[in-house]
Amino acid sequence: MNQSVIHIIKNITSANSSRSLLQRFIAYSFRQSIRCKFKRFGDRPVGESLKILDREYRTDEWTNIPDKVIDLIERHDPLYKTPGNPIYLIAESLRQHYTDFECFQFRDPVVTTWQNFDSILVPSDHVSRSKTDTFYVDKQHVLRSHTSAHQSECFKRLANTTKHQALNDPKFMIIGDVYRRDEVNRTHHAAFHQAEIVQLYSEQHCRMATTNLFDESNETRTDHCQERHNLNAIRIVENELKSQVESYIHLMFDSTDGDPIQMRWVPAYFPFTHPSWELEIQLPRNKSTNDNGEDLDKSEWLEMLGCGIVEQSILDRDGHSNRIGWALGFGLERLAMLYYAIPDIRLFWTRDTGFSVQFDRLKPFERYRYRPISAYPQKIFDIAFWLPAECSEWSANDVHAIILEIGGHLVEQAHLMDEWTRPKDGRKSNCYRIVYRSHERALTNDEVNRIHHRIEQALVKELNVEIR
Ligand code: FA5
Ligand code: MG
Repeated sequence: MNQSVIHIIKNITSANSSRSLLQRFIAYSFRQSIRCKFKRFGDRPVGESLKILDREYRTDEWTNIPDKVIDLIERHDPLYKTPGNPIYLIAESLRQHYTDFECFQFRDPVVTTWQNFDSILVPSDHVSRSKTDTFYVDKQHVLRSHTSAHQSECFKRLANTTKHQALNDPKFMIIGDVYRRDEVNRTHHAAFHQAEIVQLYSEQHCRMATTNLFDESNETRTDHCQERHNLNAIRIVENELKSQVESYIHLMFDSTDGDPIQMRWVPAYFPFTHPSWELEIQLPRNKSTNDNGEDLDKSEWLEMLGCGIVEQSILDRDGHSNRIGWALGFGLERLAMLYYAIPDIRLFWTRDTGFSVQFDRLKPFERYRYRPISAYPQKIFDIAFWLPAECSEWSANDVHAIILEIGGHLVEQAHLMDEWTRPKDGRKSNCYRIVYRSHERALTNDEVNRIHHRIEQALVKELNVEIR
């Protein structure tokens, strides 16, 4: 305990303690408890060095990133690059649907406040700039709170390469991890993933041939159209944006035997697009529960993305004054949760192999329903054996069948971990890893040992192997 607290307590407990000391103690404890509370939320001493992905910053009164969040950034390859993760599969499905969209990835989530806010016209008093909403590295740097933070640099890069190629209008995608001081519950997490998808059109674009992009006589912005834009052109762009999204959602979620998925476009506001919308999807009745695990009724809707017509002043500034376009930002966790029926957003970050093994071999657009993993610990046992000398009819499926027959529902995973051929006589050895786990209780070593031993015996008897 801090020396000054001990000193004050000593004074209070001594016979001649005074009221003012007690008051001081209470005031001090109150201050400490508030300080501890903020500390939990990421406040750090000012002037310390803070390292994120090998870049060093100096903390100031804006710094509010908890170590836990830095751990998520530094943990390993981003989830969208990790094949056994549903976020990777969803990102891939978007890349396949939005063919020919150039894909940008920015590994480092630390951006300047200019990138995260000013570059996309977020007003200086906007709530998203506050320390309660955004993770600040220091006064000038934040963890990007959306992939829109990189729009401007992509526009600028593509302005140079596509300057003289009117028919090759920019279309690109930014996939990245983003961070927010949001509530944490089943559908919200401090770290999540977005795909920013953007397409621009120039007058020469074939679909635009019949209409002008700009109407200089249009001086007033309405709910449906920015000033200077030609409403007819905007309607075409809006239609392209929405129909591409809708076809992706139908491709993902519609099954041949059920009703098509229900979605709706809701008017929204973003400083960097106008008009703007959010897309909501109706949750399938039997798949959805609220945070208390109660079933939600059929009319529950989940927001999937925000989008709109890009503010023209951004395009003018970044080298595309002759183009108009749309931009959208998908929440990848939301898509993955609905697609694979994953009940909790926190699962994407689990290191539990009972989760990753379910997605390891899936392909994008391959339907799969997540099977909840047990809350009890895994027991991991290996079996190594020599294959019979005469093994022309050897089949790994027989090994799996025996493991499952004896281990039953206590076997969570079984896979061939290692194969080896002894050089001197060409004899083959296999090693299988079996992960045991129950949904009802923690398994003891003894009971798993017994099952494991029975599996070994069965392999010897049925398949003629020799345990090593
Ligand atoms: C944005 O982040 C905008 N940048 C989207 C955009 C891009 C608009 C381009 C216009 C043009 P929003 O805050 O609504 O918007 O987030 C977009 C999506 O991210 C949401 O629809 C939701 O699917 C997902 N999302 C938002 N907050 C969280 C969270 N805490 N946890 C998980 N997913 C989230
Ligand atoms: Mg939103």
